[in-house]
Amino acid sequence: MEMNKDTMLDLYRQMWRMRSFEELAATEFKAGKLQGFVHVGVGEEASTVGVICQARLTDYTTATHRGHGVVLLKGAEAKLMYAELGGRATGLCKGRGGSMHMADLEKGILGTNGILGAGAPIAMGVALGIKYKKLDDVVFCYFGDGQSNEGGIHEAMNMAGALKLPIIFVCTNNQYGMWTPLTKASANVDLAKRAEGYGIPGAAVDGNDVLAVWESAGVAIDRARKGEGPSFLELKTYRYYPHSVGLPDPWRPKEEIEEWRTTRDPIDRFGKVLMAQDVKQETLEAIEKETVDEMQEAFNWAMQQPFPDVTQAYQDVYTNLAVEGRTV
Ligand SMILES: Cc1ncc(C[n+]2csc(CCOP(=O)(O)OP(=O)(O)O)c2C)c(N)n1
Ligand SMILES: [Mg+2]
Repeated sequence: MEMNKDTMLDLYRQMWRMRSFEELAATEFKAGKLQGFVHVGVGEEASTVGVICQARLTDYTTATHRGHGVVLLKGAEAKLMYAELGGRATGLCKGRGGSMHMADLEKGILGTNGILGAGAPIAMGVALGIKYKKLDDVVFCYFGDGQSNEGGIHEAMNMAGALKLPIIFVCTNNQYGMWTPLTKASANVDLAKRAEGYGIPGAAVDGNDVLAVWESAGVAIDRARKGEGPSFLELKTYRYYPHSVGLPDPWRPKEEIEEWRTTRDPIDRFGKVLMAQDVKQETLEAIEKETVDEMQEAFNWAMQQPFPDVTQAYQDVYTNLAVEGRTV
C-alpha cells in the first residue's frame, strides 16, 4: 500500500484509537463496570497498527489474549466490543465471550484467544483453505514472545513453510510472558532467527516504529499474496500495564517501564515524525481528542445495553452442523 501524508495521519489516528479504547477499558474494568479479565497492549500500538491496517476486509486474522487492538483495527465496532466486555446481550459475541473470545467472522476476525498458541493452527487451516480456493487473501497470525515456545506455533510455522501458505506470523515481543523475561524462557532471544529453521523469511523489527513495521509487513503481505508463502515478523515492543489490568507488577523494573514510556513511546515518536513534516501539534491533539470522544461514546452506548436473559444460557452451545446425518 502507498505511504503518503494521509496514510501517515491515518496510522497516527489508528494508534490513538487503539490506545483510547484500551485506556478506557482499563479504567472501567478497575471501576468494576467490565467483567472477566482485561489484558491491554498500551505501548504496543505500532506493532498492531503497522500490520493490521494493511489488511483487506477479506483477509483474516487471529488475535491473542491481548487482542483488542487487532480486533478493533480489523474492523470490529468499538461499541460492540465494549458491550462484549460488559457481558451485554448485544455484544460482539452476545456477551458470552468477553475480552478473550471476541470474533467477527464477517470481518475476517477469527477471534481473540485465551489459550496461548492456539491461534496458529487455526490460522494454518484458514490459510490452507485460501490456497485451496486459489484466492489471494492472507492470514495474520498474532502471538507473543512467551507463547512463541508453544508446540502449536512451531507446528503451524513448519507446515505453513512446507505448504507455502499465505500467513504472516506476527510475534509481538514485549519481552515478558506474564512476569518472566524472555531471557529466562529462551536461550536464543533472537526470535526472528527461528524462521530459518522453517525455511521462511524472518525479520526483527523495531516494533515501536510504525513506519518500520508497516514496511516489513508490506513485504511479507506481498509475498503471501503472490503465493510465495509465509513470513515471520518479530516486532520488539513493550507494554506499560501489568500483565492483566489490576494485577500487581513487582518483577519488572520500574525504571525499565518508565524508560520505554518516556523515550520510546510509539505514538509520541510518530507524532514527532509528523511534526517534522509540518503537521501542526494542534492537528495531532485534535486527533487524540476525537478518539477519546469516539471511545467514550461507544462505551456509554454499551453500558445502556441489556444483559442476556438467563433463558439464553443454553443457546449457541453447539453448532447446527449436520454430521453424518445427525444434528449436533
Ligand atoms: C496454554 C496456556 N498456558 C499458559 C497460559 C497462562 N498465560 C496467559 S498469558 C501468559 C503469558 C503470555 O506471554 P506472551 O505470549 O509473551 O504474551 P503477552 O502477555 O506478553 O502479550 C500465560 C503464561 C495460557 N493462557 N495458556
Ligand atoms: Mg510477551
